Amino acid sequence: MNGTIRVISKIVISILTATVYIISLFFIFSFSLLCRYIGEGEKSVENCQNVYYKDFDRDKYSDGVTSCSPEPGFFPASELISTFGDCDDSDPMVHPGSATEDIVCK
Ligand SMILES: [Ca+2]
Repeated sequence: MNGTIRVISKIVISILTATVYIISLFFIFSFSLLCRYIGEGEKSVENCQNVYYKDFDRDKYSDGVTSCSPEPGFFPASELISTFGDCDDSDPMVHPGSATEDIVCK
């Protein structure tokens, strides 16, 4: 009986350890992506002669991510309705003022 409890305890501890490890990796990966994302935005705004705003779904609303060069999916402000506020830049049906914005962006 005690042996069974010990085996189950070891299995539970192993599962918990693996779970904590995976969650930690997730947070570290997310944080590094966030830092990289913020760093690119700051660098491009401060050092660019021309600023291009990301609009991957081409709904003319950017999510505020910028670039110094006209990369694919980036446009000058003159070609956009808004340079910020697109909470889902992968779906052209979602942008500020759209019917789906309240559902998706909350
Ligand atoms: Ca967009």
